[in-house]
Amino acid sequence: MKIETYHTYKEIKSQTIAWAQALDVTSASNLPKAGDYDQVIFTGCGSTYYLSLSAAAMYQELTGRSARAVPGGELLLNSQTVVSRIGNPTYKTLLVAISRSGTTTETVKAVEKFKQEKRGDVVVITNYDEVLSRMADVNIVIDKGQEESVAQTRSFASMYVAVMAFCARMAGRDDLLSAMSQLPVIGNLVMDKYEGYAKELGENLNFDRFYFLGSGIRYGLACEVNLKMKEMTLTHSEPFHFLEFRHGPMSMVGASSAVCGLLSELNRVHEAKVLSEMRMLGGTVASFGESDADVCFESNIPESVRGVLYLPILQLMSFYRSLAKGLNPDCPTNLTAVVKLDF
Ligand code: F1P
Repeated sequence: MKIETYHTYKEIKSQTIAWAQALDVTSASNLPKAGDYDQVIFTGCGSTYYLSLSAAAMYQELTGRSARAVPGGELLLNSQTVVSRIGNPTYKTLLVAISRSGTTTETVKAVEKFKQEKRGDVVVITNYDEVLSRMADVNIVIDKGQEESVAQTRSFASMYVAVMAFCARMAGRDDLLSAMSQLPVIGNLVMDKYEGYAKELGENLNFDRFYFLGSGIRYGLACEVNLKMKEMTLTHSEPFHFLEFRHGPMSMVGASSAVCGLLSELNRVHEAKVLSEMRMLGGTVASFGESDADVCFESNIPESVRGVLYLPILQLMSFYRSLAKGLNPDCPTNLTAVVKLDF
């Protein structure tokens, strides 16, 4: 079968169109003011929970106000561990619910409960104008991110760009928003230049385990690309913060390990040191970053808003590995596109 016939391949390769739409839609939305909220919570399930991890880190980095991420199921079942305020009616929370489908039961029910209890306002970031959108005070829909595949690739990246633009706007950073307009062009260049590298790494079946290292706003991305590896290729894979990797997990590194590092510019010295230690232990290292890495973005876009550039090559790596293992990347084992529960 030709690779172009796989939905996953077409969705990965066409994702920058959805990035551009995400920027347009988010720039045009009528957002609330960061100063109006005492607490900000980002929520989602699976990929969109991982997106929430990056979003909360980014929100805090750009606005200086604290934010946290929580899985939809936790917000629903253990909201007392997440939502502050009990006893203080003036304490206001902003909930940002992220979901490709807009119909995942845990996320929908968690938002429903949040609204019923009058905890605060709700922003929805999604690819489908669905039931979740009906509960939104601000509804950001990127329909060009919709997809046929079960595993999220284009959708995730489009919502990631929307989240970054949302955080930049909440922080009043128009300079970052305008820098982001270059992302689609750079994303296409990165894919053209490094698809061969993604294929070579992905098709190497000598690897039986993958580790994805990312810190700060990149940790959620490391979690997401780790999930792609699991869903599409059924390979053992785990995400870690860079410095955490030395605290035990590196025992697992050897000749059959691939260690993929999502390098930052700010902490590059410390992160690159972890990678070179893993190379000394016999692992194969693949580094991703703005410059001086195996995959270089050369974007000149500020670090805080260029994170989406890590995604396409790592998604392609899982796509090619899936094919090399004789699997169908469009239909991961045991998975459905949406988890709907009878609550
Ligand atoms: C979330 C999600 C996906 C995952 C799987 C089940 O869906 O967990 O991330 O890949 O297919 O659903 P959504 O709420 O973002 O639509």
